[in-house]
Amino acid sequence: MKFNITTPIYYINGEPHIGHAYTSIAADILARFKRLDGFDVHLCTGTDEHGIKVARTAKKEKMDVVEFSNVVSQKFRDMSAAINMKYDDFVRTTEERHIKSAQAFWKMLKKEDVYKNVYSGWYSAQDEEYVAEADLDKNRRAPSGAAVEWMEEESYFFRLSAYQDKLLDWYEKHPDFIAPASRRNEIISFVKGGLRDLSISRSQFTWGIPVPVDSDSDEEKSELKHVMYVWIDALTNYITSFGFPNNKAYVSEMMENCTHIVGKEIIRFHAVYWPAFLMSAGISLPKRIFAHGWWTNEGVKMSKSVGNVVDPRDIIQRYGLDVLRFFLFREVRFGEDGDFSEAALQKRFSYELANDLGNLVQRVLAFIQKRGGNIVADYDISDADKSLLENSRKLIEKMRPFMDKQYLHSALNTVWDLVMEANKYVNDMRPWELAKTDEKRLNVVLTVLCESIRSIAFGLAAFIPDTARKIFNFINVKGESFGEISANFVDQHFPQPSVLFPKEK
Ligand code: ME8
Repeated sequence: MKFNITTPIYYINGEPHIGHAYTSIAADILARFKRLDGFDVHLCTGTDEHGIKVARTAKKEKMDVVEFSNVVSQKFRDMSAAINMKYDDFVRTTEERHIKSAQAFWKMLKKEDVYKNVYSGWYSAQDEEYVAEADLDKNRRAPSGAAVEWMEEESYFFRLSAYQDKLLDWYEKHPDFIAPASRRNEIISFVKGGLRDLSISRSQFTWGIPVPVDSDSDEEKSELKHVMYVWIDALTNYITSFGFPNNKAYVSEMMENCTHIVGKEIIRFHAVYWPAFLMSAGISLPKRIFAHGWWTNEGVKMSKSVGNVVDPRDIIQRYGLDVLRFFLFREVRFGEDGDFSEAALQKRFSYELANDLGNLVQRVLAFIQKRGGNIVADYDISDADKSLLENSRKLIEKMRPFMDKQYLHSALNTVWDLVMEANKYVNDMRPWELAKTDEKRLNVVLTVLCESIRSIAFGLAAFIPDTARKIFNFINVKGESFGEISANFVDQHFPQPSVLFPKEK
């Protein structure tokens, strides 16, 4: 079965930061979970390289825009490697395959949906978005706080107004299309408020994909001067990755199984404009769009000018990658806003990873080592063992519905409940005492504990893959598929474990 998932493609006007890392890790977690669950996964990310914002930043940096794009795009690839994101495709909008895809997509828009007119109005280069007069704030800025400039140019328009009812109908028939519910409601009321046609080309600058021309008509010259509005170019990246414009039926099939993970500030582009474009082009809509919240740093919005942007590389260097991956999804319900603070990260590291998880694994496996490293599996279980054993075997089953809804936080809570139950079981069963009194019972207890540790490692494998890999190695498990979770432990010799989360960081 197919499972396709995307991150936004990131603008290359700045360095990657914790916000980009957050979305990419979320998509990676969902992709990893599905891979372990036997799905055929396609995880796509990339960089959004056209538009006035990037062109201006390159100019400011006194760099050629192509060279600038190469340098910054590489930084986003490096970020993916640093956060252990296993992507299947990385789309750059300056790639030939994408330019062809975006132009073919443009041509597939219904003829009656595209018309030429003059655009005049406010534009926020920071947001790469048109802002209606009524939406300007009291300082005459965009709702995001960004400056706007007056724009007057010849432009192609997309007849978005014709899609109001079709979109509302789609949202109604597909209640899971937009999540969480708060975003869905926001989008529905936005669309109900009326849709204005959207300017989809620019003629005052050239850093973009040329609007394609159909013939050698007289109009050709003027059309060639237009480049596509950066958002229609950017959104098309999702189908570029599926090989568009080749094999359109396949592209549609892939889209139907595709989940877009985005930040809440770009939900409208994904849940209103993109579906309308796709309807017009006759390509299937994505399965789901999930918008997560925004991170602040110690309560303050992150921005380059304030100088408070959290660099994931710095956190990874000081605490380790899995501490960061764990913190981001343990600390905040996915979908809600979050506040980054090192004190909170330190707490999660020391109380939960080092104590709850690290000590559990260490206590049990070091105990087995002390007895020579051999585990003699015994499944003569009593009522006292049943709950932990059953909860261990059912862990993935319990996590699945949460993961299917992108409730990463609830899925992680489910794993943590098991960690706590296993810790309690150790305390209640007191294996160190059984070692002196009841060898047979000790074997049962150790078998149950090894099963629970194996399940915990599977439950965590998508979230903190390096740590899960270490645990798998300690207990001779391949760790490649959830199918391994219920295998019986046969007589095993375990290697010497090491400490998972050394405290002296
Ligand atoms: O919008 N908290 O790119 P972008 C959480 N190119 N997430 C954050 C964040 C924060 N403080 N800051 C950034 C664009 N993000 C377009 C997208 S898609 C066809 C085109 C994440 O570089 C979040 O996912 O501004 C947000 O939506 C994305 O980065 C914006 O990245």
